[in-house]
Amino acid sequence: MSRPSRRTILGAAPVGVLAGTAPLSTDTAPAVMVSTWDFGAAANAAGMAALATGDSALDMVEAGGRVTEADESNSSVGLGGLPDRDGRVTLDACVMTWAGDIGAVCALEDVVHAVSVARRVMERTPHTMLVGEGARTFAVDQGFETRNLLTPRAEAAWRDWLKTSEYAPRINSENTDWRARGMPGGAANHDTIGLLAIDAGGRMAGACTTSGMAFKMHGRVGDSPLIGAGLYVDDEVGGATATGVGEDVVRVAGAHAVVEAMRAGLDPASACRRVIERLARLRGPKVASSQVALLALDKQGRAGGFALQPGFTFAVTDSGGRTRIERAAALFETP
Ligand code: SD4
Repeated sequence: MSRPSRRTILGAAPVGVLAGTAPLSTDTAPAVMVSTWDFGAAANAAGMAALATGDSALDMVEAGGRVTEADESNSSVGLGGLPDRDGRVTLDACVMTWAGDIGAVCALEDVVHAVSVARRVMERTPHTMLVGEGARTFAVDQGFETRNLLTPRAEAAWRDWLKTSEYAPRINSENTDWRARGMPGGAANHDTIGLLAIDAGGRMAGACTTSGMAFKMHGRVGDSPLIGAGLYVDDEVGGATATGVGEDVVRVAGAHAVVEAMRAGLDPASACRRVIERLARLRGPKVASSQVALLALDKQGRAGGFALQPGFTFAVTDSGGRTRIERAAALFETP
């Protein structure tokens, strides 16, 4: 398969959609749940347990997101998330259903399960998004427990960061840190997790939850809680989710763009590739050191992803309950 070189992408020549992205598997059962990064496997297991008891696709993605949020040894979701530069852990999350119901929270503090608060916004308010203190007050009113999300380890990392105060997101820290620890939930995880699922009734839902980029400015919101950027689901076509540098995902309305590319006939991996190439054309050299990774699942149960940089992996669980980790192709793949 021919890949564009970094020079081609960053030079003057426009980059078209190339044929030959990740092959579609014809010998595997259709996927029913996908999640970003290696640690998505544990989330998918929780989602599949929900499926087994007859729960909906929304229940599946919420159950999966809660697994990652509850892992206090990770460093970018829920408990133990690395804080912003003021030392505050602020969470972003959203959910979207087959029926176009949506809910989101931004910059939520002191509540572990942001994905569940997002769902509650969807189900119990006339709105689709609550932010900051309003989101926290709503969560407390709804009975969610509060606790300090800043663990001693995350606080130590923040104090260490303050020595230089250099803000430089690290590419694929989600997997490199996690693998370095050897275990899911390693202490340095960046566990933004995007999840997509199809339930027994064939309905699709998605969720995305994160504490965002470590050491961001207080009040910064990335792509993860934004419907259309970090997540989009269309029950006629399929769903998509994003991870990586949120600012770059938002520029191309990443998840929605992937779904529209699938609607136009592309398979999931090719649809993700088309949007990554669009971002590269839009931003040129500015994306050379950025990572954006997109993941999609279509209504036929085909899963695929594509990223700016190599190293993005995702967990795919098929209708037989088997989970595999797939590695997405990337625009800047080294030959
Ligand atoms: C953000 N997209 O807040 C998130 C960060 C992320 O793995 O995906 N980290 O920009």
